[in-house]
Amino acid sequence: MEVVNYCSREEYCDDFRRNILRGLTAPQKYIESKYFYDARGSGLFEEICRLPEYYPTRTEISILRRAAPTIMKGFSAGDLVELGAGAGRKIRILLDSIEERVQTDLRYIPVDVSEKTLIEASRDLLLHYPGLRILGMVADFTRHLEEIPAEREKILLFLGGTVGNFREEERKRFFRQVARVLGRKGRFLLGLDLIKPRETLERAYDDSRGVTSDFNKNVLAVVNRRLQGNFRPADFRHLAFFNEEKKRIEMHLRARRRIEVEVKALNLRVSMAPGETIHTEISRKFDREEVYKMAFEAGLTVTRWFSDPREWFAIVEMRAENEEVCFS
Ligand code: SAH
Ligand code: AVI
Repeated sequence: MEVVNYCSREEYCDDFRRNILRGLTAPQKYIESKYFYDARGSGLFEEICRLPEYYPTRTEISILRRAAPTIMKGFSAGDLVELGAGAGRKIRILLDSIEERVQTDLRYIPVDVSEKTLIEASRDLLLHYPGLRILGMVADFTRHLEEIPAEREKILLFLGGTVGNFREEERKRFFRQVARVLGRKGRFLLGLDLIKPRETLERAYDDSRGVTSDFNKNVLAVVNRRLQGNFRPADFRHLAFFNEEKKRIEMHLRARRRIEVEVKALNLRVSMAPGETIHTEISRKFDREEVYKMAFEAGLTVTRWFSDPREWFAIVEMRAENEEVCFS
């Protein structure tokens, strides 16, 4: 197993400082959601995935199980690149779907900003698949896509609905980059959360055990630790709602009282009125038409669409060239 780190400490710290400063001084305060994922945040996300209310993980896994043999058919040599790989649970479904008699020459390339998660997940994967080659990339998929090795045929995986955490402009840029990185024979496998009744959506982001609330508030602990802040997570209430017009779940941290905080490393004092919020995440939900439009605008073609009977989630295959379209 080889691990390459593209997020040098200085560069990462500069980026973090710049973003937090910009976010906490904006009229609507915000913190970017990629900062949720320190060791504790990644652990809390894993816990969220097991919650009865959080349907995306279970639904996507059921779709992937059915679709895996079709996806992997004929792909025995090349790179499986997974963006935002996290615990690396889903790649196993693809690997397990390969028939035993098939000789493979596959390399797994997990890409994640969370170094600890990436290394632990890769080690664990090697225990189960001792012959698998792994090249871990500690990298930011909004900045380092061009670093993905270009030589071999590849399937680029972006699962979990993480594409929904981008802002509109960011998503457009990301899709255009994906089209470039894929090359002529590459495939892009994208997991998307679909629009569904408001109650189902809101319950998934405001669970009864309060795990999502802990996940949300943990970002304040990340700011405290890295930038010597003194936010008190208990001073904030977790807020998650579906913004129908923008077709997205929004997560915020709402001040329970007047807040005066100091972020020493930024030489910054933050004041918040009672009820004022810090916007911490968007989680966009899509419909079929939009997905085709997004793909088309980036020069990608939808070649397969896998979904569940309720159409709550979809795994969509795209290519950077025209291919015959089929559905299952
Ligand atoms: N794909 C997994 C994990 C989803 S959680 C699943 O489907 O369950 C989102 C993952 O993306 C986390 O592991 C987080 O560390 C990673 N991540 C978030 N923003 C990122 C960024 N900008 N670049 C790289 N990884 C990122
Ligand atoms: C990682 N991402 C797809 C999750 C989501 O559903 O948007 C993050 C999350 N936020 C709250 N719960 C889960």
